[in-house]
Amino acid sequence: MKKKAVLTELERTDDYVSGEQLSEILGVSRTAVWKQIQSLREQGYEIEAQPRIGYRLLKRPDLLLPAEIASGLNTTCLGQEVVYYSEVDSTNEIARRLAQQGAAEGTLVVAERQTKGKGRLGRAWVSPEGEGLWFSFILRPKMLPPEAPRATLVAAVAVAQALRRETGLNIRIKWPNDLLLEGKKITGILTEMNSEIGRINFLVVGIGINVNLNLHSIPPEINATATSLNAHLKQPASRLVLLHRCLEELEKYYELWQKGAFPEILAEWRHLSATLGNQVQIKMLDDMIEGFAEEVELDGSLRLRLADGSVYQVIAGDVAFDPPKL
Ligand code: BT5
Repeated sequence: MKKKAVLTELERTDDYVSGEQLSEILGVSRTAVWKQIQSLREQGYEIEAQPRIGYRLLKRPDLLLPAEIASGLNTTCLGQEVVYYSEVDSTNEIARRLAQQGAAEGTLVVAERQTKGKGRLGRAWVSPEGEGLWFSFILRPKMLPPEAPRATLVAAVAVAQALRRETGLNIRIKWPNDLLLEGKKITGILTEMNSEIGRINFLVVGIGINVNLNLHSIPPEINATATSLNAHLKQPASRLVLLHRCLEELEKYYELWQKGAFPEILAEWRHLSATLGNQVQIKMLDDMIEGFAEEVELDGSLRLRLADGSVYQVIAGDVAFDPPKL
């Protein structure tokens, strides 16, 4: 019997459900029901048991357990397979290994805490326990490798829209992979690719969202540039609800992209951009360039207009500028 089955029945009502009813509905013995109740309790569900009356769900754990993610998730592919860790080095690393072993498109790896959360170029991503959404998923787009950088832009639009709708906060996108709130980083996206010359084998898209981050407990140099949703909502936010909305939007935008609607997604990206229309400095591997951020191109690169009027196309780099307080 699936754990979700007992949980689903308890979730249907605020009232008691008798052991007899549960065993009838699920077609298992009352002992089996009891075992499942115990196992749910061990995972942090508070379930009241009243002799001769039945069971009642009092509280769900604030954990991103697969059964919790499955309940109320409105997707057909993304997050239908969930691999859950209370602690892991990096969800991107796990997703990459699973993808290499043939895991299905849409497989989601989620962790309460990462010990070696990764940013780009070997940088670290701070991922304290239970304070954010740290997840990665596998995509297998039928596209050529040069199109892969688009995944980051597509994911940025999807997550920005999910967070904007759910919180009402003015989340903006900073090229290429950050979401900002009032000029500070609230989300980072890391897309990694495994490909051959003519095809993408898989992409792993990793997303870190600061939901209920204790900003005082993170390193001061990150605190200076980071923020978290709870700091703006003045109360903790539900990670589960946000994860559901993000996965739903990610699936929606991924499908649009696959159907050839990337130009429309890019138009939304431009609309949400905190980078375009600003004088920016871009730090590249061993160079720095300054110019006016004029446009994001279909290949995901950023077009800069330099002081001498010439155009410079930036494929990868970090934008350093004082973003407007939006
Ligand atoms: C990123 O890199 O922004 C991509 C971050 C992706 C994280 C997710 S979490 C799930 C999945 N599993 C992983 O291992 N990674 C992905 P980058 O643009 O290189 O930015 C990294 C920089 O952001 C760091 O050098 C810090 O300055 C800053 N930073 C680190 N942790 C932060 C946090 N929690 N909030 C805001 N800024 C942070």
